[in-house]
Amino acid sequence: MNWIFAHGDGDGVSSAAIALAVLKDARVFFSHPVGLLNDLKDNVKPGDNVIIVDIAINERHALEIYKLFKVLSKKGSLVYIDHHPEPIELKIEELPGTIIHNEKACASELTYKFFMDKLDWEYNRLAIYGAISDYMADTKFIKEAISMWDIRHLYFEAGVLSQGLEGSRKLYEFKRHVVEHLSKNRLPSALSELLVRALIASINEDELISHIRKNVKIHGDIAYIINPPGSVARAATYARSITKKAVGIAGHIKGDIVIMSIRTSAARIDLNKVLRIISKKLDIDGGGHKQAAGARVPVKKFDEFLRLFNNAIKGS
Ligand SMILES: [Mn+2]
Repeated sequence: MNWIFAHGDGDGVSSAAIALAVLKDARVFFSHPVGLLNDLKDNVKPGDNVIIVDIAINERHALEIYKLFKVLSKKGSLVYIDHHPEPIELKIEELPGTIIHNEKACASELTYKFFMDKLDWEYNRLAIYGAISDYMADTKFIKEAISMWDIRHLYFEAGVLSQGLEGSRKLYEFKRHVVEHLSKNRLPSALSELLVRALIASINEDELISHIRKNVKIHGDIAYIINPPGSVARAATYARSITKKAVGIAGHIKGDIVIMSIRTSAARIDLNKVLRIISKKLDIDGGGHKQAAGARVPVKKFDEFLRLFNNAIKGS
């Protein structure tokens, strides 16, 4: 039996479609870093062929994943293609099996390159959708691929795909259908359910923006919004754009924790660095990239968090 394990966002779905275009009879399964180990254990039998795309290796499961990959790659074939940062405990390249890992490109680009010899050039469109969806369309390879098409066509289709998947997080049957459709290199916009979902996502985006306009709060150089009606990643970006502040924070309160996304466009600020320092001081989880990061902060520490954060970016 052939398996494709993929992340369920635009990049994961595009990667899965590229793989399915080559391995036509594979079963597509959607997973994520925390679930991958058990999803593999529950479904794959030794001797099966497995492709995993766009799913990071979870820190806590790294060693068990290593052992499982060893078994699976011995009895069958195992291909792992990803672009997320590697866990501290393990070098991704040392995993057993065929390992493709590169943080500088999206998973769809890596997957397309891996199967390129077996596909018509038109399939590079799927790599482009994934790249746009993951904000990684400025690699040399993707830029060249884009130049082979009319860019307006590409952005429309990539938009339909990524926006259409946005509101469909757990609709796995629907997503499998999308993967199958795309694997024939058919247009995202030709799938009416996806198109309608993308339209709804666009309307929601505008509602999110007007909600933030009315409810955003300011603390020094930070604009923040609590419980926005929609994705905290997007809300954080809009919070800073609307207020013209350096940093935007948006959080959903779950229990007594604020789960937040943090965004900046200021090159002088390194969110990851700031968060690592504050995390130690406040004993919270936080980190990510320079311009896009996340944190989990108890509600009762939130004001202190804002104060420390604002002080840190003032000085940077
Ligand atoms: Mn990705």
